[in-house]
Amino acid sequence: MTPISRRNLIATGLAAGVSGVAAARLATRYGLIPPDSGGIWGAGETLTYAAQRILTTHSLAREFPRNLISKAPFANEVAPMPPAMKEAFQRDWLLTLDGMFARPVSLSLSDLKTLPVRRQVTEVVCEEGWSYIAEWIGTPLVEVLHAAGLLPQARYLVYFSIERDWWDSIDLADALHPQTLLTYAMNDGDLPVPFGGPLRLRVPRQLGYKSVKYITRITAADSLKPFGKGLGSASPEGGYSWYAGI
Ligand SMILES: Nc1nc2c(c(=O)[nH]1)N[C@H]1C(S)=C(S)[C@@H](COP(=O)(O)O)O[C@H]1N2
Ligand SMILES: [Mo]
Repeated sequence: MTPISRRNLIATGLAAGVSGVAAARLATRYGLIPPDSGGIWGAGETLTYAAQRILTTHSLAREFPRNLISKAPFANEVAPMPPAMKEAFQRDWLLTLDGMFARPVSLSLSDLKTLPVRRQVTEVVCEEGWSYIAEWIGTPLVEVLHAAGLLPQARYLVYFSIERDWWDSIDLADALHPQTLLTYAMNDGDLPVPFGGPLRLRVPRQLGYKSVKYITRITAADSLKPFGKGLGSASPEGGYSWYAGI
């Protein structure tokens, strides 16, 4: 290695270090601190999240042509449900919007189907290394947020499933993003139960675990502290990142 290239290397390293510090300052200034910013990985979580939000807030998840839809999509195993939970599938499915909305409301699947529809062929990517491509059909979350009058103080959407351990949250960049979809259909039919039917929130810019199945409630909030252990979702409680951008 010539001295000059070593010098370049050191300069690049310094610049990276300085930009890391600068990014952390920007993150604080613009409120880009993720809920799991404490603990040993916290600084890394903040840098990843803040950098992504500064650089790619409006970026789109990749969409594929229909001929690339996976022939045998893989549904992750869902924990066995007690009978009381299974009964939810027999009743009319209701999605309740509460918290920081001007007009909190409960919507049935037929209510949702009166709102604009979006179809998109995107990939589900599990943190364990597998993925598949499917067409997802549903109501853009932003439509429902407008219908219920999301209040300007709201900063996060927290969503809950009939499975108590499956709840998560997203910031407004993802909540208002056109590809974030309340999905009720997949490929050529209704959304099958193993894939999250009758209603699943698809967040295609993040790893599969943010796309929670069996959604029944969405709460708008200005802080994630009151929910669970205050880390923004069940995932960081088990060691996964709250922000799982792909
Ligand atoms: N309610 C609920 N949602 C869930 C899960 C779950 O077990 N229960 N698994 C998550 C995980 S870890 C992944 S990777 C994806 C898997 O989606 P798939 O079953 O469509 O492949 O769903 C996510 N959503
Ligand atoms: Mo996963």
